[in-house]
Amino acid sequence: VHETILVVPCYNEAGRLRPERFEDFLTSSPHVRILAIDDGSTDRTPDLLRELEKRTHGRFFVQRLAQNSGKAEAVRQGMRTALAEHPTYAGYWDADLATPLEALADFERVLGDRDHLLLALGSRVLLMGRTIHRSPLRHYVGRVFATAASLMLGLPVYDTQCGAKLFRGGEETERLFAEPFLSSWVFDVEVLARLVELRATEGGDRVEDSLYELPLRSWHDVPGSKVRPRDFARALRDLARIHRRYRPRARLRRG
Ligand SMILES: Nc1nc2c(ncn2[C@@H]2O[C@H](COP(=O)(O)OP(=O)(O)O)[C@@H](O)[C@H]2O)c(=O)[nH]1
Ligand SMILES: [Mg+2]
Repeated sequence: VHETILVVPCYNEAGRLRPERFEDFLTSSPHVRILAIDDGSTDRTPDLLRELEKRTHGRFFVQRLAQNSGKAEAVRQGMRTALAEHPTYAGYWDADLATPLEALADFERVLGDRDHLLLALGSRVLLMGRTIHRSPLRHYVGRVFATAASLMLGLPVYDTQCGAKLFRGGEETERLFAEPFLSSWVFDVEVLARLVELRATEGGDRVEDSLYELPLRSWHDVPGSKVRPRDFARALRDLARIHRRYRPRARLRRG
């Protein structure tokens, strides 16, 4: 039997949060707990989260950050709390449930069947027979960014930015979240750059052999995103900062 803790960053999500979905999912998945990080929300989010905490007898639990710190820091704090409980798996999942919670079982199966994997990443690949709903503009802008991220990392990763990721618990994963991220916009890429750095300096399997991208069966862009067009420029700037700090491609070639 395994235990999974999912971190859900929440910043002013009162309009989008669907508490009944979380409650139903926890009822049908007794091995899962969900840690919501309330990132200094100023709307009714804290009330909704507290209510869920009560209804689920703490299997949905809440950590509140005193002030808004951004998704990267919220996820990082949540992952530290989650990993301190030594779950089999810990991951993070967008509060809008663009990736439905039902997909978690697929992620767990990927890690459960392959002991050598550290991380399963949701991947929004448009394939026939799947329902991946994303506006064409966001799809193409996202593809440009994802391609730049892949080239910078030197890894054949298709979609670094999907909000659903599951890690195997343990010391290496703890180290990936130990220090604050440079980038509040593209910390997912920074996690991968950190892994490349860690493996290059301390050995271990090739990073390529430790990651598994899982093409999602279903993904829906949920209206009300806080990501704005100007964030694309910030994301590219942050990509350059990550490159300067970690130089992941050079490390991979040497390793
Ligand atoms: N903690 C925190 N979470 C955020 C912030 N902005 C977005 N999020 C969370 O990040 C996730 C995805 O946000 P969303 O606006 O849907 O972004 P998109 O799906 O990438 O367009 C959700 O769980 C949000 O609550 C923020 O400033 N702080
Ligand atoms: Mg979203």
